[in-house]
Amino acid sequence: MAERQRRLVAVSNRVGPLSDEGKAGGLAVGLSDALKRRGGLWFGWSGNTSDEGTFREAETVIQDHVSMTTIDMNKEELEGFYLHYANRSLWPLLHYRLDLAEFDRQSDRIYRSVNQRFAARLAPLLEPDDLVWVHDYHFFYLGSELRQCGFKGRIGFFLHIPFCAPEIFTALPASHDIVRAMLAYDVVGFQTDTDRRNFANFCVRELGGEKLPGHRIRVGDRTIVAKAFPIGIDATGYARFAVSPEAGEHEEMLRDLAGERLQIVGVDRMDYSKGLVERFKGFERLLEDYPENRGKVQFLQVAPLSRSELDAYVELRRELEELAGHINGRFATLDWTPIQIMTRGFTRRALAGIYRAARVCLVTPLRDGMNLVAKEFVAAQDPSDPGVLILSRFAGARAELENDALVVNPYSTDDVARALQRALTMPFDERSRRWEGMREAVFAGTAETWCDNFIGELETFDGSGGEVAGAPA
Ligand code: GDG
Repeated sequence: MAERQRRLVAVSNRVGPLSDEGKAGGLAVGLSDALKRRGGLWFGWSGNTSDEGTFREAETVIQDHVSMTTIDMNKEELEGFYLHYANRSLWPLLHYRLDLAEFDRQSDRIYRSVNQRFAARLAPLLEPDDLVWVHDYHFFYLGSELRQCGFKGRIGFFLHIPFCAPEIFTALPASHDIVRAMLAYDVVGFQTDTDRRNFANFCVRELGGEKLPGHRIRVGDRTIVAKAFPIGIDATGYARFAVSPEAGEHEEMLRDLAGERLQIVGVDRMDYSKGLVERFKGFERLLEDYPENRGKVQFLQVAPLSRSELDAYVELRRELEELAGHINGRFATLDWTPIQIMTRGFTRRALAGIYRAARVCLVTPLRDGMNLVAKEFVAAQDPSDPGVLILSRFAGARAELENDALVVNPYSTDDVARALQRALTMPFDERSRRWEGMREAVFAGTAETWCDNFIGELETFDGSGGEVAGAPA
């Protein structure tokens, strides 16, 4: 008789959506497929605040054999956990921005207590043979808190953003506590091998651990698997989006507006990690150093606002709008606006049409865990007229796309300008060959394979969760 499949329990800050209404990102697409296939539970924050916060009754919605259970936070929890510790301490630090990271005792305390509260609410819902999969930097302590609650089953963790070098991570006052807590997970997944190596080096240098064969790390009496699992997109689904009527309308609109001009696009949440200021300067340098492009290219940057409660994000928006104004003021003519920035969002289908209308896509983050935009751009291209991807050497996606994207140092204005010039003048045969190479990679490493690989690793993990590794189960 076939063995019963273990139930999958996913934990992430935001839950859903399960059906792809055009809003879901890579995480939601990959996870919801796996949850629907195996049946499961998806647990996280409701997106609401209430006075009782994490003590308030949970809400559950059941759809396609998946229970989506969410709990509230109160205002203090949301501030300390999400706005402060997650997004003002951990996010900048893990993206190598020590200059922007702020640390304080109060938010450290609230972050730990929210992790503890989420674990306490989740533990009674778990069965011993569940596979628990925790996502991202909001929940570093959740696994160890679940162990405190007595859960001995398998728990995996995946970090969607980079894990910075130990020299930087040690600046976080709680760095040792966090990595020790991560050792309560059985499998810890990263986007790239660089992130995995940084984590392993921290374990060795700071905690006296040891690297073992088979991607294992031992620290004291814990042995865990730490490995890279690069996230992908639903490439087939995305390619289908790109030929939908809604995509077609947007593609056409943009092509009509561009006329003979070549279209350059960028699509990013407005975040300082995405390298937008440097990118705009690279575009300006293109117009300075290669004047033949004046009047012949136009650059559309889609940058939906995110985390606008935080000062660093408000300041970034101001700086970008000013810079776009400066570039337009300097180069625009009566019938040509070189650069346009839009802070409104589009549906995913509309976005696919925008990618398809572009000759060049600029993906130049200063640091990025993976960057799904790079993969979406590739999946959306028209084979009879594919565009060129300019990709930062500091994006996780580089590992899979570096042979065929034009890889740049996003800090170098000259490098970005040179790559733009090369992309804009690239002959069809080379564009097509490069796109084919990237297409293969994007269709090989999808959201589904990412999910299956991670879950497979967790399922076959041979230590017994929560027990001393090597001890009889
Ligand atoms: C984190 C990590 C990692 C953008 N504008 C619109 C819109 N988007 C969508 C894109 C893409 C998603 O947002 C952004 O994903 P990224 O991967 O580029 O970046 P983060 O949001 O920072 O995600 C990252 C990812 O987690 C997954 O592990 O790759 O490194 O930082 O899907 O298309 N979507 C819609 N309208 C927009 O205007 N609908």
